[in-house]
Amino acid sequence: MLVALLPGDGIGPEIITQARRVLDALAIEGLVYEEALVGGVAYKAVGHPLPPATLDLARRADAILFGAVGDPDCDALERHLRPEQAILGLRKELGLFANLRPAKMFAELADASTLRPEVASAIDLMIIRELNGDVYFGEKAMRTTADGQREGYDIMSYNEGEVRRIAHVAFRTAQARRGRLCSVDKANVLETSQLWRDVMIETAADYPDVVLSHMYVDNAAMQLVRNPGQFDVIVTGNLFGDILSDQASMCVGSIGLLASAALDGAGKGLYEPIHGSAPDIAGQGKANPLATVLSAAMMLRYSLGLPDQADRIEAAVARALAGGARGADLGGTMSTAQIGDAVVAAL
Ligand code: GGG
Repeated sequence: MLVALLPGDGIGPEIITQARRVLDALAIEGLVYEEALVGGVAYKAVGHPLPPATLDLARRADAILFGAVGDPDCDALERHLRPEQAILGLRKELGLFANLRPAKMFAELADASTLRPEVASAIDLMIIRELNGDVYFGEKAMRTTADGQREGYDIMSYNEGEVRRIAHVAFRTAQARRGRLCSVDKANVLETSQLWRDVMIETAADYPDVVLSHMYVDNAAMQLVRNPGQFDVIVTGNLFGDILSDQASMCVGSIGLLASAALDGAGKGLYEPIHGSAPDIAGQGKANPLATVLSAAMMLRYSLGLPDQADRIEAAVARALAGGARGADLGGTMSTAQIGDAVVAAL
């Protein structure tokens, strides 16, 4: 089984190093790794954030473990050369349309949440973010209006096939959990959201055992802070899912804890922490590697058919946290490598 390692920019290499140490400690037979450049480092080395060799490796691999992309040195580049285009390109080229972003409160961290402990302790939700559509991939440009003003636009669009396939992933996920699916949209304002809601209702007919509800995104943002325990599975579009999952991360204590899987529906997946490259702390050993370690666990579960090994990693993370493994993001003093040590020791 081939795993593509794409560390990327900023803190990406540090967090991937710790995830790799945890994977190595499991001594899984037949697992091989190949590494490639992606993001700003790739642009600086070969002039493109997603070089053909990287895309080729990603296509050949059974799974991809991805760090982060984003580099302030690249801020002035044309959009198609910016580091973020690498992750958008991988998602599109590989058809990775279903993004699973679990947010579960570790009992050991109830005090680290921004929420009251009794509210935080009830959090166990899965955000399913559609990854191949929305304003991220619609036509976009900067133009000059008739009266000489600069005007930027990004077309938001979804077709019903795109909505239906993510709906099926969401309903099946809810079936395997507590049977409740909340579809988040802005159907009182947006045509894309009206289509989204219609298709969710149509798809619900195939899943009579799942209770479907709908929520406007502004209300969902408020409810995530007021009473996150009400949610089981949330399904939403690309932009809303990006925002709501960052919000959910602080409800469980830190963005450094949230893992994700981007799936093609046929077994292939890209696994990455939901956070970015954090250039302000890159190279200082301050990054929390747990989101990446937990992403590696998702990789074992969803792409490599090793759920028991995934369970082992998740249990080790919980034990490490119980033992006090906390970096600066959680009010502790441990370095990136020390947190990795704690997880390896807890395996
Ligand atoms: N590990 C996540 C990461 O690198 N995020 C940077 C980024 O630009 N992400 C875009 C997105 O998630 O939509």
